[in-house]
Amino acid sequence: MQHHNPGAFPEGFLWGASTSAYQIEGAWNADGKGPSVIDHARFSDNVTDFTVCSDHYHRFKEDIALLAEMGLKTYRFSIAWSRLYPDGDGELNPAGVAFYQQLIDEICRHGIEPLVTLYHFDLPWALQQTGGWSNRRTVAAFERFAVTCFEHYGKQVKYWLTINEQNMMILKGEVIGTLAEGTEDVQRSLYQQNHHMMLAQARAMIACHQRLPDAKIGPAPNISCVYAASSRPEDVLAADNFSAIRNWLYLDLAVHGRYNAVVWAFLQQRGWLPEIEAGDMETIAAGKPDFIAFNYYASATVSADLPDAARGELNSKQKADQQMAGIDSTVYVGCNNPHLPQNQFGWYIDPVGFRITAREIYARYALPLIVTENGLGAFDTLEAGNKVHDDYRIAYLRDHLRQLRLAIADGVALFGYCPWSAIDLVSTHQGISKRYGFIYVNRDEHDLKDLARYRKKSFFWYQQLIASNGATLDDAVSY
Ligand code: BGP
Repeated sequence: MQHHNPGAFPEGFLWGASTSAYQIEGAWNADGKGPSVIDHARFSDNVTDFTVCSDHYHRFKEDIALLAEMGLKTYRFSIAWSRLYPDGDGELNPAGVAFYQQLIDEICRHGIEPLVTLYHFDLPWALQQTGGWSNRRTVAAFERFAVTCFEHYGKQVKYWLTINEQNMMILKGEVIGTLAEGTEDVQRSLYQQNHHMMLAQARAMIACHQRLPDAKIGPAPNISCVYAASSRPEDVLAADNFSAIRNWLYLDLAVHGRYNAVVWAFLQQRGWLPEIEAGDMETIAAGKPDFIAFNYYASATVSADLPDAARGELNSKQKADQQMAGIDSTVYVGCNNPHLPQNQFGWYIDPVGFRITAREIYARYALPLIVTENGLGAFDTLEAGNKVHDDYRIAYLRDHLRQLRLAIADGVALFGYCPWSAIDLVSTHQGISKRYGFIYVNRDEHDLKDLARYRKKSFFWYQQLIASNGATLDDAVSY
């Protein structure tokens, strides 16, 4: 649909940016913090130094001042569970509580709205050793951790996110490290973990509403539209299959409190159904989100099964997507999309898909939406005068925001946009060289240099955009 004018961003729109604890803080074992699953995985793969990350733990005041200078209305960050509870579920660590209190004080002092992710991939290692999310005990441990956060920070924090990208943890569980090594029945175990996370999320949402009646809480999955490679009905069905497995399973449970029928049948036929105890579905149904947060980077394109020769060569990202959760080719087959450019890492760049995704989510669930991740990972170069000319990032963000503005014009209730990432941090898979931030952090993979902060060109662009509430989106970039 074309609109007569491009529309505008609503008054009070939450212009923000995002980070996560394990990618930005460093200080992985400082002041009583326990190790997390990420600490273990990253130390063994040795791609980058994960002990210091962007050293935000020691430089958060400088970082928050820079984010305030950029004009952020909200800042999304996560609380490291094992900083508060070093072994996940035992003694509370006062130094961990104090760190986040200081961080939140600093954010609020600058007039920025804190947006807190309770859990962003970094399950305490001690819980992992007793089965992690495969063990129901972790559900109660998460609820306890969430309640601790509500009690300590609830006076200042109005917006909460439960679990970051639960769908990616299930679909790519082996990569993110939620399963114990040597797990035999991988898929069944992952969907059991999913059920436990759903329960944990519901219990956290219920606890939040009981304790903080003015707060708002929601899930934060990675959602993207799925295209059929052609108008062949079988291809359209394959896209519907993948969308149900990738997207709607998670949001149908979070919002409607029920398993998606197509996914349930898929799990049943493969013997992967989770064990559901009495009362579980009632709990899941009782946990109601106030909004939906979603992360969007790229769309996916699929077809029904085809002979290898007809599929063409898949790029690396499509190959990885095809392996998601061991889904076989009777369900869908990942395809290339000849209509879309790719970034340096093989991810499709699809701003129109962003608009489609926002519309689909809103049409299905009719809850307010906020984008909690979207951005471009790239190999930035620090040039003379400590400048970073990241015009490619500006172009990516501008094109996506134009489509978001159209989604708002289409009627989608969207109240904020938090691109990834506020400042440079260590990528989940590719080290610090794959940068996303508005602020450059001067370090390499293993050479930590001076960790100085430099404002990139995109910093000034975003600053101007926020100051105008998005009105400068179509202006030429002139600095
Ligand atoms: C999301 C995660 C983030 C971040 C981002 C970019 O899945 O929530 O933590 O890492 O992806 O991914 P990557 O760092 O692999 O480029």
